[in-house]
Amino acid sequence: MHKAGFVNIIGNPNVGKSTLMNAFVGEKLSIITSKAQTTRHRILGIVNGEDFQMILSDTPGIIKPAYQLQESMMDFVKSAFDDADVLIYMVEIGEKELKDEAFFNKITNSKIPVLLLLNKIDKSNQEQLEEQVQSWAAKVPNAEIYAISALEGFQVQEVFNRIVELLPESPPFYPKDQLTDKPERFFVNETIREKILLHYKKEIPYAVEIDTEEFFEEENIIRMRSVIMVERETQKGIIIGHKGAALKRVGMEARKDLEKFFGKQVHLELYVKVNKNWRNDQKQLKRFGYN
Ligand SMILES: Nc1nc2c(ncn2[C@@H]2O[C@H](COP(=O)(O)OP(=O)(O)OP(=O)(O)O)[C@@H](O)[C@H]2O)c(=O)[nH]1
Ligand SMILES: [Mg+2]
Repeated sequence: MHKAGFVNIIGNPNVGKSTLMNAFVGEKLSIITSKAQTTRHRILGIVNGEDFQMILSDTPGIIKPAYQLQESMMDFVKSAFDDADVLIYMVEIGEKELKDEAFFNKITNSKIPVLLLLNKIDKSNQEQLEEQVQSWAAKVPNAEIYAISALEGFQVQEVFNRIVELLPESPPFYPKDQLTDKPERFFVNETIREKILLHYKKEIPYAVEIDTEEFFEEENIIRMRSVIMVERETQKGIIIGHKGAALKRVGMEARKDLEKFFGKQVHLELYVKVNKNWRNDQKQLKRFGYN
């Protein structure tokens, strides 16, 4: 018998959804930072076993959308409710239930199995933990609750094993050597965006989108050229920095990560372009993969 199914991870921003998916897959498919709204897409991570295929979806944290990009991000979350065979609702120690009632009701009324993962318990104590598990059990009575640390790997294998048990009987949906649904250029974009989230403050990371225009693999090297798009001229100056130092740092750090990811030498050329209002432009959003 072969099992396969979609296991979709949803929850508030910054609770550790991407950390968990990467831990399951064993690869850095999703970028991780301490800032909210790090993930903007629905990213598949596929774990293949001899007799199962677990298709995980990492999704953006649930927010109230203020502009078109965020609307599209929430469409990804909606789609993750639609095709799930197992729903993972991740919360972190100390948080309250989702502000978005519609999403929260979808979880509590779910007909499919829900695993509620209470994450970051490495930051907690026994008393707080017991109190939170009880309160979540009352709020989401249809869920199985696991207290975990995605970062430290605590209870991660147990959750994984439970998901495999819950997968429906099915042939695989993807070739068994496939790891994700995203193309190589996507990971280039995301790696660069991660460095921008790490090194720039306030609104800058949220005004940035990356477009990798060239990805050319030669025998010993991959040559890439990516444009960093910002919304305003002032943001362009900030990205580049004094004598180009800030941009150079982004390029160097991204290149190192990309060399690890692709297992090959990388040449990365970066430039910055003002693209007014891209966050509210349907056509452009579509081109950047938000549809
Ligand atoms: N202490 C602790 N920190 C964690 C744990 N899991 C994740 N984090 C940290 O929490 C932050 C957010 O992690 P992400 O995996 O990016 O969270 P996310 O839910 O994907 O966030 P968005 O994509 O913005 O919605 C990062 O700084 C992680 O290192 C954990 O188990 N313990
Ligand atoms: Mg994420």
